[in-house]
Amino acid sequence: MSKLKQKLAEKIPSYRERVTKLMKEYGDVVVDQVHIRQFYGGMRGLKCLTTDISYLDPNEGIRFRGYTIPEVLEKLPKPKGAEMPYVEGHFFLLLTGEIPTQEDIQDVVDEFKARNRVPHYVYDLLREMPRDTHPMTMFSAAILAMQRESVFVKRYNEGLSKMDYWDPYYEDALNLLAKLPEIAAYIYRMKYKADTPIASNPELDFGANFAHMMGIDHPYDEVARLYFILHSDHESGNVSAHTTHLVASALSDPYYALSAGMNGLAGPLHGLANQEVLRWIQHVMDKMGGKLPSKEELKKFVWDTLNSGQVIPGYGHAVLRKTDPRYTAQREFALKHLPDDEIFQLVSMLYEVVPPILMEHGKAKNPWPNVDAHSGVIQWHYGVREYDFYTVMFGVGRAIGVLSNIVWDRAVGQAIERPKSLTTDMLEKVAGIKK
Ligand code: AMX
Repeated sequence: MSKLKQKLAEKIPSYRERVTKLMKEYGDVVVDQVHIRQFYGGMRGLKCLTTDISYLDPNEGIRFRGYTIPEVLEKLPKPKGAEMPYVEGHFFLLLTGEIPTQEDIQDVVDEFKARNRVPHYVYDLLREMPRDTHPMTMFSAAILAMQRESVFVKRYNEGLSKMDYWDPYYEDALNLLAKLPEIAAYIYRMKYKADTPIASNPELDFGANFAHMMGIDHPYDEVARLYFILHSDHESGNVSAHTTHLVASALSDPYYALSAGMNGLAGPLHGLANQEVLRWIQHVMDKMGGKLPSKEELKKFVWDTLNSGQVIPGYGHAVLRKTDPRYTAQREFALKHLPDDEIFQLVSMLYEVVPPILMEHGKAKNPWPNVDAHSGVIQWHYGVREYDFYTVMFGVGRAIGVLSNIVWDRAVGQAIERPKSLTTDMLEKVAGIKK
């Protein structure tokens, strides 16, 4: 058994005890109330999910296993000479709650290496799809196609105790994660780079190997590590995490669950927003004949977008009420590595211009930028200009968090999800409306 799995196996019993105690002795304690607005308002703010892997504070932003983003970037071990930590180490942290040693990381690196061979039928499937298929559709289809490999399904069909569900879930999660960078890079090179895939280099870490397979030199390996870590998890109520959790709660295996989560990530209000930001910026640049707008001109573009009933992509958030620290981490990277990039200057100008306008507009509860307002510009700078592809990279990162979550879901015996719905008549009655 790998050290990672061993560590998990040691940790699970005490968590089970805590959950059993909460359920048995405190099961009736009230945590929150539900309001009519939440029935139609996307359950916003309703406290009814649990995860120990990350927590999103509205003002502070995300903490991964209790660590802020600057702490994660500082504390996690890095490949020799690298600026950004090992993605493998971040996965270890999310799964176990502990900062890994170099030795722990080597164990995860070896785990991934042993599982990274992508079945040939995945390439056949991708090649059969029309080339103008959205890369998120290809990515999700590739994940779903591999469902026949599920260890969970095999062991479940053989007769598996509920106490052991987490074990084959772990196997499926690792088998999947090890293959995602190669699948993503293959889609990119097939679709946008004249069908010239680059073979994986097993000597490289997760982030560096992705950069290598994309065909982009240093410091894109640093971008890849940063990007996958930042996008990994955002507690469990966002669409991609919640969908993955919901589908897995039916004991659908991790392939079904992750593919479903990716389909949710593909929505413009969620993970597709990074592509929308670049599309919006390109529209501005086109209208300006390729030159940067002045602040006054930019304000007009922002107002025109709002007045035509559209959202400003990359701004606002369902939970956050401050600038997203994932935005700040990327901004710091850009200030160091690409301060003179024109698109970065435009993104910086938007940071000055958009929040006061959204405040004046008076609708968005959070006028500050989220992660997606910044991720595209760094990709653009390093030559990934096919912005349709940005959400796929978000997906590779998000898989690290949501797969960790569903392994723990099974470990603590989370039940099949099944909330209760009411009719409009019933809600009117609850509200005291007489008809
Ligand atoms: N531009 C214009 N209007 C906005 C806005 C923005 N960036 N953000 C919110 N609003 C509007 C909403 O559309 C809503 O309008 P309505 O009352 O007419 O329906 C109103 O402000 C209140 O919304 P909210 O409570 O502040 O936000 P929410 O929780 O309903 O939605 C989010 C959150 C992210 C979907 C929304 O802010 C948005 O559409 N932002 C732009 C898209 C985006 O950046 N998405 C990525 C989010 C991060 C991620 O998941 N990757």
